[in-house]
Amino acid sequence: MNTSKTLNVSGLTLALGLLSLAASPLDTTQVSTTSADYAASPPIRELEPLILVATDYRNPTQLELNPKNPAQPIPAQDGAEILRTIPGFNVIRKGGTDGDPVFRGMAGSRLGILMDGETLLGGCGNRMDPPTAYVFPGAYDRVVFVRGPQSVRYGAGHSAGTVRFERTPTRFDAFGVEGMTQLTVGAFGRNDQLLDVEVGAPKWDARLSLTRTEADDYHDGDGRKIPSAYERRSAHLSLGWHLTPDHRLELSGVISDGEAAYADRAMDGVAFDRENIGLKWTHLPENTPGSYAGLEAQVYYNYVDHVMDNFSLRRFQPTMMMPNPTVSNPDRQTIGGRLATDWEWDNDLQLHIGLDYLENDHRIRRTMNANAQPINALSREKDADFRQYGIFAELEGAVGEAGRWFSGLRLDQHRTRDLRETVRAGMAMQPNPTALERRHDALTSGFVRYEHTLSEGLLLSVGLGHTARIPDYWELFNKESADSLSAFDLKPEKTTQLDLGLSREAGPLNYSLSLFANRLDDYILIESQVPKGMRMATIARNIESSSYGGELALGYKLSTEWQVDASLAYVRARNRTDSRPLAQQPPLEGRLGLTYTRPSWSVGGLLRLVDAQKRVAVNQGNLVGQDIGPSSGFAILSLNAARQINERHRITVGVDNLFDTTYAEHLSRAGATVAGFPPPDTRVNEPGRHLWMQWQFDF
Ligand SMILES: [Cu+2]
Repeated sequence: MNTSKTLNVSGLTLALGLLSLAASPLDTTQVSTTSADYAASPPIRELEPLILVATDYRNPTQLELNPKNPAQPIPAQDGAEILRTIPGFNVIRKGGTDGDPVFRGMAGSRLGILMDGETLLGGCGNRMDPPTAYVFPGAYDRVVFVRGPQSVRYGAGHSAGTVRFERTPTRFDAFGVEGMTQLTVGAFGRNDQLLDVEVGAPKWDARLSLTRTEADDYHDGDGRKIPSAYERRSAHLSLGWHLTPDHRLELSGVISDGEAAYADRAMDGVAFDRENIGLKWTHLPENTPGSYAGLEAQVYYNYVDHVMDNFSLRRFQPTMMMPNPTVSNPDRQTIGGRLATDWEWDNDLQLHIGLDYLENDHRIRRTMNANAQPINALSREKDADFRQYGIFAELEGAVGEAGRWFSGLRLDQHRTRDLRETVRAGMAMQPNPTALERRHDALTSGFVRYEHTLSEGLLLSVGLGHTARIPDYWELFNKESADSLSAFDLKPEKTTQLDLGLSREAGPLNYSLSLFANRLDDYILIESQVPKGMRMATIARNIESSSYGGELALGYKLSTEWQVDASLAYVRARNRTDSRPLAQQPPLEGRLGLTYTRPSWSVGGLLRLVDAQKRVAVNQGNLVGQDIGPSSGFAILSLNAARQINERHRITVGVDNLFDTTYAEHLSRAGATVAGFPPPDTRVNEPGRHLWMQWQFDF
């Protein structure tokens, strides 16, 4: 436990200084106004609240957040960090960026990540690049999250939930330009720039979003430097053409790149190069005869070229596994398409029906001695490919005055090929026992849900969902099985989940309660340190597991100015095959935020309380991480202040981890020894006290 650490006076002084700085203009601008006056004549644009607990009290199944709004901790620099504020989410730390998001203890491809409707799969066999590593939150307008298997419209196999990062085009009635810029600076060399500009006219629109984010190695609460520096940059361009007022055709493209130091392994990420192009056609008819209500069709191409090595971002140090400068360079091409149509009948019956296609090819080249054999002299070898065809339908309708039912069905046909001729067994290469084999999986997913409005603003929801997921690249091709060098014969994982939700948005007290209980058949467990003769192997195997838990988020308006935000998240999971806890489950976590808001400024604090986790299964886990051992709890206090200077300018300041506590999340990778850095702790420690400031300018 680190909570007993004594209060650090200089940090507190600094934080209070910042707060008074942010709040001081109050004295000159709003001396004698009351809240009633504000309502009568709002002097300036109302300040949007800082996100302390991301939630949506309208619906317990789904939530939406604005990724451009500041949040605490420090505004997110990648797609995993932005999810951290949603109760039930954790991020597995590997360094400064590119952590893996986990919802309710479910990680990897159990969580669907879509960017503007597109799927993008990373290339790194060691999972340096989850899809969220290619998300630059500032370039998006909204993040929509659906909990559990309660949607089949956005891809196959997403048992934990589906996160959609979306850009929403602005409709221009006359020629116009609008946009915003954000600058963020913080301790540990953090500095971000974002420019988002839209130009449009009734017939067309164009948008360019540029992002850049950078940070040095941060220090933990004990002042120990952690290998975690990174730099990330992206450019998003979209061009929209309104063929008619109802039809819009969009051509879009993204290029992005980055580099990142890792604190948990012997290599760093030197390139995260993404190229993307997409074409989207949207038809949203104002009014059409008959039941047809709209259409969306899209095709896209995503290419990821990733390089990692043990010398560019760290001092090269020979090890037994890597005695020479070593480079690994995987790449992956993902091509997809989707056609979705909407239908609506007079009696409020709605049908969403469509089909999608996804293919991806993974290649790899690596050199164990970059001096003798440069990586660029090697050719890339394809080791795996995946093809998936799916059809889906969701039907919803009203039941009486207060009820609504939802249902969905999805059928997928998968074909996967193992193209590896050899596989690695320790230091040696061996013939692949499943070389050139192919597998076909026909999978069915579906859900039913009933929502009932109990009273104005109070919604009850009960859902039952079933999802089938084929093993992904990391499970099939990057692990062994218990009795073979290849895990290509793993069974698909099936999740059956009951969801229960209650949410209320009315009056001063708002809340959202989501409870779940599930059963996972053929859960794909990853187990490391499994003895195989003279060596230790990491294997993938199917087990039976189950879990239950939920999240409660609550917002209470004490007065016009004072607001309390609180959340609680809990999950308990069991590996029934081995009769032990299921590994990689987060501990009980609570958050308590208090904010004092005036129309143009606010000050607040966030207390995050995390319990110890004793339910562990050492060396077991998922493709991202395995349990290291039990962990202790911690309490972290952070403060923030925001000021809307005028219509266009907003400044937000924060100090995260005010007391400079040394702590690590339970879901974290184990620290690795890196030359030039202090010896690692058991886990990768989180940053110590972290001051930051963000300026936003809208135009
Ligand atoms: Cu990598």
